[in-house]
Amino acid sequence: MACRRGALIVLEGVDRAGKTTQCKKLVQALQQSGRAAELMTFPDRTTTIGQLISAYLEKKSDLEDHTVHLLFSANRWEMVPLMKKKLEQGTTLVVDRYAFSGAAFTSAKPGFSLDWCMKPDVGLPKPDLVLFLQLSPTEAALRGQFGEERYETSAFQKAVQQKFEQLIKDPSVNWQVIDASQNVEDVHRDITTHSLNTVNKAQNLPIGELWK
Ligand code: 2DT
Repeated sequence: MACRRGALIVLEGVDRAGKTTQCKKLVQALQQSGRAAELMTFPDRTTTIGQLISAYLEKKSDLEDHTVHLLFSANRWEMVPLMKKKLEQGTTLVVDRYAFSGAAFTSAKPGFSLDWCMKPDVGLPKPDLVLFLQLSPTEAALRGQFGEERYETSAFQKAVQQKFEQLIKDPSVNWQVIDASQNVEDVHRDITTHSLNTVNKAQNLPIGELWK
């Protein structure tokens, strides 16, 4: 490889675990340490597909459950050329949700197997590290009310949490579970330590393929 590639680092977790705050802090910390780093978010609501997803989440439209699942996946696939280009140029990507949210959220609906839900995302760029921000439903409840979007109820979030627990058992993915009940700075320190290790290790390795 001509230049050292960037790492693909994903943050996952249930609602209110602090993913978005921690993604932003991690990008800043990597940049301050002299590394190129950028934030990406899924769903990316700016594309044509992303706008369909956004309207669905905001309950402005209804979509059939399989259909919306495939749109979430297509919304990742449409970003793959850009992701690969950035990684190959040496930029580390910090990603707020990825295929794991895709599989966990849809398989929490009745009639969906985890296996079916994972299929459309097989072969996506494989994260070098997936940080799971662990927060119990009780602790999440202490952080305030749920929002108004689809999926933001405590019963659904509990089902999602169980699906994440199944996904974390997969040894083909480099999961690190982070205790998100700590204060923001302690969580940030844990995340930064794992991420710097990963950035150093990934730079000479090829980009892998997820779930393949
Ligand atoms: P936020 O924008 O607040 O993160 O909410 N979701 C996300 C899915 O159902 N499938 C997916 O593939 C992804 C990436 C999780 C986005 C909501 O969309 C759900 C919460």
